[in-house]
Amino acid sequence: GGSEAAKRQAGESAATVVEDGAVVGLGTGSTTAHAIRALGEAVESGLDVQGIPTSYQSRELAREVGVPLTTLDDASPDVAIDGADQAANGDLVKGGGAAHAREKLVADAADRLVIVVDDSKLADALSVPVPVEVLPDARTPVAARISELGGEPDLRAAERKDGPVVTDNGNLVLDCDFGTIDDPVGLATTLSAIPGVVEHGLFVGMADELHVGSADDVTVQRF
Ligand code: DER
Repeated sequence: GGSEAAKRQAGESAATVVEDGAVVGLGTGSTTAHAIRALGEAVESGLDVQGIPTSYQSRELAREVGVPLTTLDDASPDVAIDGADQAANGDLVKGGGAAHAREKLVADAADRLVIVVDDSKLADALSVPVPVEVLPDARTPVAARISELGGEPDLRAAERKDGPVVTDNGNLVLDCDFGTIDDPVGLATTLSAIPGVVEHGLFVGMADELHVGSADDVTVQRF
């Protein structure tokens, strides 16, 4: 992954778009963590904001830094800030943190989606494996369908737990390598239609802004 300085540039840049009184979707991952920390500091200086977390990780961090929390039952996000594993022309692959089901829910509910990445995430075309969250019972039939589609499904193994990663929703994750993705819309539609697929990591045409951090600078792309 990219440098921490670049992630910080992007995260802190995105935090500045949050206006007083806003409801903010709090994404997952190490780049968004910089935005959440910056929001915590802004709250200390008097910013009135409520966050809607997308994972245990973003919820724990928001609580740690003092960002007040709410839920989609009680509020609608004005803006969501989130990371990505890869970005090409505003389309994203997400799910490196296996949080993409709730991330996509909050991103879709938000009026505006602000993505934060370090410059190592930029590409001309999406080509990293697409995380697909599946019902545990569905992993074998879904893996078979992915193979038929020309993808290479890989059950994501946990690191500090024996066995597979289990998501916050109690599901499993198949990382599906399709090589370069020429038709993100088509693949996203196909994946969503497979029974047993809970959510996939293709966020096509959803991002409104992309804050791209480098070691000592940040640029903003708007879509
Ligand atoms: O899981 C996710 O979608 C995260 O946003 C992830 O893809 C980005 O995490 P990072 O900022 O730690 O690279």
